[in-house]
Amino acid sequence: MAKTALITGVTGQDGSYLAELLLQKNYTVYGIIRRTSTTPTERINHLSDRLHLVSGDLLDERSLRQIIEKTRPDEIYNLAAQSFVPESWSQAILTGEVTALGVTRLLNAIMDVNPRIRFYQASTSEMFGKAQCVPQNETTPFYPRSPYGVSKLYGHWITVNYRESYGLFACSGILFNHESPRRGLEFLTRKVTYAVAQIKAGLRHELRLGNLEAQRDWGYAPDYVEGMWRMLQADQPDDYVLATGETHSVREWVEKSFQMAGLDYRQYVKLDPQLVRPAEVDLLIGDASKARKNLGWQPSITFDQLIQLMVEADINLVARHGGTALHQPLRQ
Ligand code: NDP
Ligand code: GDR
Repeated sequence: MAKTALITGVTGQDGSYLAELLLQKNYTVYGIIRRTSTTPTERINHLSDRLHLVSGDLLDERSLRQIIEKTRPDEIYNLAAQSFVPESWSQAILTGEVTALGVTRLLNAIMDVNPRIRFYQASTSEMFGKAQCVPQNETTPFYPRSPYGVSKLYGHWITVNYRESYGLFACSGILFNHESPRRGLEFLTRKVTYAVAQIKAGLRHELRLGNLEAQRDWGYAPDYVEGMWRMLQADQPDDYVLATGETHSVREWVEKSFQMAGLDYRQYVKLDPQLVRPAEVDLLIGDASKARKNLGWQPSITFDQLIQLMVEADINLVARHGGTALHQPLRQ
């Protein structure tokens, strides 16, 4: 029988790819959308005839319970979060409410309505923070370095705890950075590829960045949502790292992105101390061998292919829409 899935954070990068994947697999898909003064549905407009949107908020447990009662999902994917690390210092309480306690609200609602629902929690490599070993896997100790990382660590442990306390089929996916042409403009990779496209088109002449020496394990978002789905199809609930196993510096991402457009980044990039974080995560590199072995999961594209795909997508976007392609985020 066709399954039903409920996605929180459906308007985000991962939510849009996951909705596509589940629709391809003939799921009935519901996505929670929160009431805001604008309607941020640009990533899912193309799915509007098949994707069902329901109004709710991770801050409001009653709305979550009512949605679960109404939609009767077999699987819930919790992708909603205040997900931008710098903002988590300026909005630490909100980040805790949504990104940490929001997970408990959702788990409580599942317990109240139907404890047989399978649950996916979007955990993160930011929980490793000041990483205690290299590479990081499911057994690496955590040391988060931002209110975001601390909040996600709470979300991770409450997921593990409800699984152990109540026997829920609850999985925590510890995902390393994953990117795509749908990445928000405030995140490093997309900020760079979009700026490259604008510079190439002569629409701007400078890109301000913070720490160029941090190292990240960057993968491709559609691969990672496939991994989320596989976790919920396994025989047993468990926690998994998803990562490429390669690390690259921010500087490398910047240099190659400019190179792909025939530009030299040193002519355009300005260092801005205001974009340096109060505490940084210096080195992330993941070991996804457990996911490879148990789920048959592996990344499909290389670092260079990812950059190329994103630079090309932004060059095309700017060519289509010129200087008004997208609204720049308030904070980057
Ligand atoms: P995005 O920032 O693109 O999307 C976040 C989503 O959360 C948006 O749909 C947003 O809705 C929603 N949201 C925010 N606050 C609330 C709230 N109070 N109630 C309901 N929904 C809310 O994130 P990504 O798609 O990149 O990431 C998905 C998840 O995975 C996040 O939890 C993120 O922290 C985590 N993660 C991401 C990684 C990555 O590299 N992308 C790596 C590891 C983990 P709205 O459109 O209304 O703002
Ligand atoms: P991250 O992603 O913090 O790893 O969290 P982000 O792209 O914001 O930063 C990556 C690295 O680049 C450095 N950096 C800059 N970052 C931004 N955003 N803007 C800049 O101008 C800039 N200059 C340098 C940062 O200091 C950092 O080292 C992402 C989010 O998607 C989280 O939600 C997710 O959990 C983790 O990835 C895994």
